[in-house]
Amino acid sequence: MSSDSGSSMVSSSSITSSYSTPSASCVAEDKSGYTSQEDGSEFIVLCNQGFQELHLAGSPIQLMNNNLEACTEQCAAAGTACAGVTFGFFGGEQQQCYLYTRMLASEAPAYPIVAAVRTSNFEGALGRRRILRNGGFDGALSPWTSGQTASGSEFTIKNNAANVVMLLTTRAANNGAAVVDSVTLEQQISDPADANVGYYTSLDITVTSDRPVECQINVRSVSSGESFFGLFVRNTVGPRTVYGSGTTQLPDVSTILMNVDCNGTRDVEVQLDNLGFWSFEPDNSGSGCDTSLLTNGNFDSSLSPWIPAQGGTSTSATWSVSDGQVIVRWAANTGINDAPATLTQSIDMPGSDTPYRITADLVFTIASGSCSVGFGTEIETLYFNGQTAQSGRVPITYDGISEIQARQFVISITCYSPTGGINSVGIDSIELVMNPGADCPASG
Ligand SMILES: [Ca+2]
Ligand SMILES: [Ca+2]
Repeated sequence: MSSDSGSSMVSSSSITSSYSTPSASCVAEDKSGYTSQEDGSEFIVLCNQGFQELHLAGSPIQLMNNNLEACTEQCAAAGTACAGVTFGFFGGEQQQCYLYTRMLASEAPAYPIVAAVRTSNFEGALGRRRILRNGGFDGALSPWTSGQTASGSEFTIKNNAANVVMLLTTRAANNGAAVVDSVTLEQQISDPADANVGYYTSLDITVTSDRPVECQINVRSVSSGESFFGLFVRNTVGPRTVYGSGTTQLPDVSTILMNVDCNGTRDVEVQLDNLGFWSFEPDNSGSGCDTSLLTNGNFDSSLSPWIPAQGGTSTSATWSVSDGQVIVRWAANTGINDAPATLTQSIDMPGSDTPYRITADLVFTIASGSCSVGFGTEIETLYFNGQTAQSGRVPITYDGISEIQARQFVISITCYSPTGGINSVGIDSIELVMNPGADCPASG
């Protein structure tokens, strides 16, 4: 990483067949580039880095030739909806290929694994736009603004990197227990990114302390509320480069905020450098030009703009977003007459007699009784799955015809558990497409 400009961009090379067994050979290939023969999309290959399990529906996928190259080509063919892949044995007997909606760094698994993270759309480097300034912290913090920690420290420039020493020792000595400190760096983006824009990001992280420490490092947009990457560091680390990619779920990415929260009993020094954040236009080579009317149907980092509610007087259901899905949990011994829980967002559903397709992943966890899920507008039911009494994942693809123009999309969930136990329903990857499969203008 020599300079800020294109710090993590790498020259392209082809992945050799030895790559089909990503173990020892992976070291030489680490951080090499790969350009899709299918459409020119670029990827960076990473060895033994962990990613949260934010898989595209249908993963793991079956391959004719079971190797990383074939796996990565499947991702390219899916368009920018695919943010990257992981490939390997995952501790099992068979090699598997997983496609991702987002590549979000987490701790590395115990087994060898190889990943390819998308760094562009089909246009390659030409279609990629750098949307942050001075991510290399060369000589000055500006245009970043720094927020102070509780102990009064803030980021300064050291060795052309953003550096902060959190003074935990003194504060911890007062009561002997570990204390938390938090510091931020924020920047306004001159040309804000919108929803459904592809992005690729990387950051060099160094954490130094003479005792165990726990630090959480996040990169997110304050304006849109979307998180682009979060990493939990348990000990001294680095410099380590972490990577992320995906497609923005929410509009108005006009600020980027990094925050570092550390928890410990001794001073900890955190250094950040080479924060790159690139955006690129989405392409739809894998999905024709079918575009979902729904915003944030992936639930990969937040609930917004969905609005949760329960009808009637029931308060049996609670909501959370975790593992890249929204999960609705029902209290034990919920009666059959409890009102449904709903998730609602505004849409602009066109007029009469329009064909539609709904796709979604449902994950039922049934302790007793059953749960049901329905999708509809404020006027008509678009899909209803009936009562489900078995735990498991249920992928939905449903075609219908909408009769009436509408302004709201509503997910309704009911559960009852006559003999106790907590039932829950997870929902992910929900899309509502009008006129599915219709001819669309030639792209790319
Ligand atoms: Ca630097
Ligand atoms: Ca998801």
